[in-house]
Parts: sequence; structure tokens; C-alpha cells
Amino acid sequence: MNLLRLSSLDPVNMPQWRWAPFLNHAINCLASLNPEPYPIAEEFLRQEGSAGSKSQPVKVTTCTWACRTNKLRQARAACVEAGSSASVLNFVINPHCSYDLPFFGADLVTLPSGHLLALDLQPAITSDECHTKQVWERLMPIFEHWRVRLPEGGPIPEEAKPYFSPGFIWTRLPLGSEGNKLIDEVITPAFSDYLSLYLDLVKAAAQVSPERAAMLLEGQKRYMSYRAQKDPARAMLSRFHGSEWTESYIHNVLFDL
Ligand code: DBV
Repeated sequence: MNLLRLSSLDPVNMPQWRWAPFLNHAINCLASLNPEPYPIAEEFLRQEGSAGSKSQPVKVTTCTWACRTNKLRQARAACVEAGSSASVLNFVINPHCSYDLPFFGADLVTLPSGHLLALDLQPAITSDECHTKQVWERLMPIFEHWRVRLPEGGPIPEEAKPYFSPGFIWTRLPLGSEGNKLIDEVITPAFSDYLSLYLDLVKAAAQVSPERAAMLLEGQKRYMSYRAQKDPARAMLSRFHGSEWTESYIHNVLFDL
């Protein structure tokens, strides 16, 4: 089996990875937008590491899948497979700032303590309705439909709130059959609905003025620098792959705007 990945569009080959069906679904949906590879250095396309204890090491693999299209600056998936230690899909779509579009954000995280699941269409700016209203009106019915079946994820930091929509799905589920059932019956279709709405918005989006694009870009930069600064995966990735690799991955790949 050849595991070398030469392009960010090559399949992510990680047997046992919990979230493979979600990434595969997203890749299939993005195919209609004519995706090109997104330039990513080889050490970030696939990186091996280890976790666990000296006597019981766990093999860790982190892969990046990414593309760009005429309207999307970057769509990228950070994929972590570490056996019983962790399984993660962090998927963010960053539109070009010349379109009035939110970010698509999904954080699907399995840890020994359970699943942490986040899904949202996140605004670049919250100060103005042109950016949010058209999205939130269509998102809220989808949110209301799915969230009633999920437990609340608990409080999120006050400072993070500007970066979320009112349709933010945020839940914690137990490992095992109860969690798996909710992932199959709720998280899977919710992910699909959020992505499908997002791609409808992308297809319909028309270019904005350079002045408006500059304002959207400022908002996007604020969002990206917040995410890079507060990345909840920093500790985990540093344990798996070292802090130098992790800092470079966070700043130069995951949140590279
Ligand atoms: N989160 C990332 C990236 C990850 C990643 C790039 C490569 O932004 C994984 C992996 N998220 C990740 C991990 C944890 C979380 C937690 C490993 C667990 C950290 C730990 O417990 O050690 C949503 N993700 C979280 C938390 C939130 C989010 C609120 C809990 C943070 C905490 O308790 O401190 N991430 C957040 C969010 C989006 C997102 C809203 C977008 C929808 O991507």
C-alpha cells in the first residue's frame, strides 16, 4: 500500500479513522465546484507520530486534505487518527473575501472521555445584517430540527461568541452505542444539511465591491487569528508531533490567512 500523499486532493488513507465517512461526503459535495489542489508542504500532508506510554505506545497519523475553487480560498480538513487516544476531523471552509459568505466549520472530536461535536456556519463579521441575515434565516430551521435530539455541549468562552452563529450545534456524546446512534441519526444528516446549505450559498454568491471585500477580509483575519491563538488542539498536536511542527501547522496550514 502506498501511503505517500503527493497532493492535498489525494485520498486520506487512515484505517480505523472514525470520521472518514464525513470527509468522503464533503469531498463528494465539493467535487461539483471544480476543486484544485491547495499547496501544502509534504510534512503536513501526512505526519506520523506516537502517543500513549512507553510500554504501550499508540501510533498517531495526522493528514491534511485541502482544495480551493474560484469562490473558496481554502477548504481544508485536519484529520487525526490515534487509536483509542483520539480521532478528529476538523473541517473549515474559508471563502474568498470577495463573496459575502460565512465560514463552514466542523469540529468532530473523539477522545477517551467521549465525543465533542461542533458544527456551524460562522460569520466573518457580526456588525451587519447583509452578512448574517440571509444565512441565519435558512440555517435556523435546520438547527432547530436537529438540536432537539442532542444534549447541550455546555458553556463556551464569552470571547468566542462573536465567531458563532445562533445555529451553532455543540454537543458532547458518550462513546459506545448510545453516542454512535446519535452520530448516525443526527450528526451525520446535520453535517450533510449544513454543508448542503453552505454550498448552495456559495453557488449563489455574487462578487461584492472592493470596499466590502476589504471589510470581509478584516473580519476573516480576526476570525483566523482567534482560531490560531486559541486552537483547542494545540496541546494534543504538540504531544503527538512536537511543538515546532504544531505551531507551523496551525499558523501556516490550518489558519493561514
Ligand atoms: N480543533 C481545531 C483543530 C483541531 C481541533 C484544528 C486538528 O480547531 C480539535 C484538530 N477540538 C479539537 C480537540 C479538542 C477540541 C475542543 C482535540 C479537545 C481539546 C481537549 O479537550 O483537550 C469547537 N472544539 C473543542 C472545544 C470547542 C470546539 C468549543 C472545547 C474547547 C475547550 O473545552 O477548551 N472548534 C471549536 C469550534 C469550531 C472548531 C466552534 C468550529 C465549528 O473547529
